[in-house]
Amino acid sequence: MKIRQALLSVSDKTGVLEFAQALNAQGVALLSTGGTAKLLRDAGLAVTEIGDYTGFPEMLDGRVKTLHPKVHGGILARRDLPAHIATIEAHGIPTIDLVCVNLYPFRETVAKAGVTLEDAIENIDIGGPAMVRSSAKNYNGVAIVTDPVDYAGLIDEMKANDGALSLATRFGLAKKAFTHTARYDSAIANWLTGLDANAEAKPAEAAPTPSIFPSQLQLAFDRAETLRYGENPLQKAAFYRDSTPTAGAIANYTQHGGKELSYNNIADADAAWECVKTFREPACVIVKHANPCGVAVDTQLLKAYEKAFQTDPTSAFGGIIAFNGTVDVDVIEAMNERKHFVEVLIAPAFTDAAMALLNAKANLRVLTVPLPEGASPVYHALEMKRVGGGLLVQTPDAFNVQAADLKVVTKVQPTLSQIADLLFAYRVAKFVKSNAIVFCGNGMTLGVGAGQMSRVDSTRIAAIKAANAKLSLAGSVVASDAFFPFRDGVDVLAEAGAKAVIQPGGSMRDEEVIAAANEHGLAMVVTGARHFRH
Ligand code: 93A
Repeated sequence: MKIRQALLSVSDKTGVLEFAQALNAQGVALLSTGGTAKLLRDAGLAVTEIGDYTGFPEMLDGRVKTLHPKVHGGILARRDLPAHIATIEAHGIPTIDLVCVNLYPFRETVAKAGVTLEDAIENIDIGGPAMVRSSAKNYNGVAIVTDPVDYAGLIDEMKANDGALSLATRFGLAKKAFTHTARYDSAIANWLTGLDANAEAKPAEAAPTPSIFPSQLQLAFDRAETLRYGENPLQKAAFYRDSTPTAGAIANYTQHGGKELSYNNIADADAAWECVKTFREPACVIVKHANPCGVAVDTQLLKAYEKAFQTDPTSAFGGIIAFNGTVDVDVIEAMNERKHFVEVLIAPAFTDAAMALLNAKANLRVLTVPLPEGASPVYHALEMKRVGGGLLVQTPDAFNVQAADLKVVTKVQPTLSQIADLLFAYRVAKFVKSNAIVFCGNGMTLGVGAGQMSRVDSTRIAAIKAANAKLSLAGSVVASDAFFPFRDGVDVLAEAGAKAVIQPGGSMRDEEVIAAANEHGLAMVVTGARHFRH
């Protein structure tokens, strides 16, 4: 598509003169707004002022310059529709084929010390984004140039193509243009949201405060709730929910009583819920400080609860409990009998009688979350973690070990019941902070070692915790979330009484580790996929 007429209206005037000169040399007619027009005219270029073009002067201190049908009609008319062309011709509107705009410097203005609200507001560009969006929408007929970096390449392309820019180039420019306006608006929303409520009355004092609604997040989420505080009372916090949260995700909760959810409550509720969802059989997960301190499966939720509680009654106090089925009165009574103080209770449903008992506890937060449909757990789109000056993004750990994944590496084969417990243990280990060691037996955790810097220490701690809870590890199975770097971890777990081990394998010293397992008469299976969790 050949460029015949261009409109240039830029705040950042870097390179615009050279760009305009090159366009002019290609025979492109130039339109421009006040400041940009002056710069071009002063350099001797023939340029039509936008006011002369539209027949309307720039007005209201420049607030209305290009917001005119002669501008937007010339941009938006579909070149492929004869009716559109006839309409603009009837109104004497020529097409505008290239629009070069960059916006009032809002970000730079609010970054200045002592910026007033009035300054900031006047630097919100309206006509510029309107042109950018009109042109980008109509990329089939218009090239929208928002970044001085692109000037030279566009001129090269025009020179090589008899003054034309390709559809691919125009489409690329349009994508960039919408990103440009999206970021611009999000910077405005971010800054305004950070002002205190009295900003309007006291514009001069409206200094920006650190916002808990940063602009990047406003692009990704459209709903945010302020939380009372973050991990600690001096930290500010908010909960952003996806506009349409993934089926089965914790963000879909409905609260049925109790205090407002805190930052830590939501984080722990998520850990408990994600873990309990992975089990098909009735399951109970108790989480404390982001780690499961008791997980069990059985034929009924009551039995699963009793087993999960047994793992670590001390830690279970003040924990967060999740069930994957409808909770009835028996479960609540079992909790009451143990005087089990719970922060948050989560299940897909509660019977009416169970809910009545729960509603008697003023402080207990009771949540229902619909289970996702289908047999396998649903994982969220992306996981994100802020680090200094950046954001780490990854796809979720979607590996949910199955019997077919297991490879036996020892002389001793695991029994069928050991295999069931090994799979269970590995599924739990996925939700335990690394280094994770999880002893299990009979569908329950017997000892959980979490978050240690060495695997052998996690193993020792898991064994100590089992001893504290008076649980025997004799004949237990054990999961390790990653390979054993040395045989020492295997020695410790064998000494504790474990008879079968599940781990991903892949260590340089796998041979040494397998030899240790054989020496101790253990069965060992490898999964081929580790479950680091930080
Ligand atoms: O004040 S505006 O929101 N209203 C308009 O109609 C308008 N048209 C262009 N801002 C408007 N612009 C902006 O003016 C452009 O986005 C550009 O940033 C700036 C260029 O002005 P000048 O050419 O006078 O320096």
